[in-house]
Amino acid sequence: MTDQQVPSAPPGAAPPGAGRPADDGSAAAPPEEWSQAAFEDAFAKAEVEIGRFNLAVFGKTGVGKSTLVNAIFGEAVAATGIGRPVTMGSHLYVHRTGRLGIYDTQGLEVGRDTDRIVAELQRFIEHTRTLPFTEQVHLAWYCVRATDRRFEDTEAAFIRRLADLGLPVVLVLTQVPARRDSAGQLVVAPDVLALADLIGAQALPVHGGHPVLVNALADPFTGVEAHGLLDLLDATFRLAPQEATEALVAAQKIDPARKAAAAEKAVNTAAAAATAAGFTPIPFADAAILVPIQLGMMARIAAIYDIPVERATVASLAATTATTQGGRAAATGLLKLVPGIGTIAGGAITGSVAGSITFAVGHAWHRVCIGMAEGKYQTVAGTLDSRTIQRVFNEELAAGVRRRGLFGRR
Ligand SMILES: Nc1nc2c(ncn2[C@@H]2O[C@H](COP(=O)(O)OP(=O)(O)O)[C@@H](O)[C@H]2O)c(=O)[nH]1
Ligand SMILES: [Mg+2]
Repeated sequence: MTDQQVPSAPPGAAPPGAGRPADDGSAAAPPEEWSQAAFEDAFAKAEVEIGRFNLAVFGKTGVGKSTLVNAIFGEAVAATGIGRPVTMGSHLYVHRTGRLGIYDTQGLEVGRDTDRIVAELQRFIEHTRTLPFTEQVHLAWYCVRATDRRFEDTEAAFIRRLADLGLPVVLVLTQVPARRDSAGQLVVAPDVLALADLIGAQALPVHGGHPVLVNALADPFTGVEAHGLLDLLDATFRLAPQEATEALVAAQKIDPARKAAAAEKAVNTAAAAATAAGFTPIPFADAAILVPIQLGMMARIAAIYDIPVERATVASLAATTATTQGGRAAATGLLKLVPGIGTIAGGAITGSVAGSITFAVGHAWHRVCIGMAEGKYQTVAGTLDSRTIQRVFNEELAAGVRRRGLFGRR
C-alpha cells in the first residue's frame, strides 16, 4: 500500500456521487470530456460570473478621457471606435469590450449642456435599476486637464449632481506635468498642486475629497513620463461596488498583482471543490468528475486575464492534451502519474489528491495565461504556438506535482 491509497469512506460520509457538482436543473449534465465546446461553455459561464465593470467618463473635450481609458484598460477600447448610443437619439454612448463598459457623452459639453447630460444619465440610471447589476453604471471619473489651470463652477456643480444620482466619483487631473528631482522623486508642477488644493478645498463628493493626479502618456519632447495611473486605479477599486471588482480586475491592464491574486483565488476555490468531490473516494473510472471543476477554473483564470475565448480555448486544448496520447485530458491523464491509482484496478483517489492535482493544473494554467497576456506563445503568423504552450504547461504541472509529493515518495 502506498500512502496515497484511500482508506474506506469515513463514518457518516456522503453517499457515492454526493460530491458531484450540484445539478441545478438548468443545463445539460456537466461535461466529462475536455472538448472545445466544453471549454467555451465554461468560459461563457465564467464571463457571466465575473460580470462587467461599467465606468462613466466625463470632462470637457480634449482633456484626455479616451487616452486615460486606453492607458488603464488597453488599446482595444479606442481601436474599436466610439461605441453606440444607449438608446435611440441619446447622447450617452456605451462602448463594451471584454469585462468593461465605458459610458461617455458625445456632442454635449459639461457647463453648456449640464442639464441635458444629467437628465439623460438619470433616465438611463433609473432604467438600469431594474436590470442586472452588470448593466448598471458603477462609477464615474470626472476629468480636468491640469494644464488648463482652472476648474469651473459649472464643473463642480456637475460633479455634485453625479453624486446626487448615486454615482461614486473619482476626480482626475489629467496631463499633469511632473519631473524627477535629483533623488529620483517625482515632482509635480507647483501650480498644478495649487489647483489640486483649490479643488480639494471645495469639499466635493469625490474620492478622498481631492483629485488624483495623472499623466497617461509619456511626452518624449518635454520628458514628462506617464505617472499616477496606479493611483487612479487604486482609487477606482476603493470606490467601486464590491460586486464589480472582479470585472475591474479582469478589465484593467496595468496591475498584474491584482490579476494574479484573483487567479490564485480561483485555483483555491476549485481545489477545495475537487477535495470535497474526492472525499467520497472517486473510482478511477469516475475521475471525470474533476473535469468540470478544472474546466471552470481554467476558464475563469483566462477570463481574469481577459484572453479572448478563441485563444483561451485553443490554448486550453493544447495545454491539456498529453503529448503521447492525443486527446487525453489533464485531469484523467494525471491520475496515471499518481502511484496506486493508475495501476490498481478499482483504485480510488482521495480528496487531498484530487485537490492537489487541481492545484497543480491551476498553477500551470495560470503560468500559461500570464504568458499569453504578455503576448508570448505567438507564431510569426500570429497564431498560438500550441507546442510551446503544451511544453510550458507540462513543465509547470510536473513541477507542481513533484512539489506536492504526488509522485511516489520512497
Ligand atoms: N502628453 C500627453 N498627452 C495627452 C494625454 N492625454 C491626452 N493627451 C493628448 O490630448 C489630446 C486629446 O486626448 P483625448 O484622449 O482624445 O481627449 P478626450 O476628448 O477627453 O477623449 C490627444 O492628442 C492626446 O494625445 C496625456 O496624459 N499626456
Ligand atoms: Mg474622447
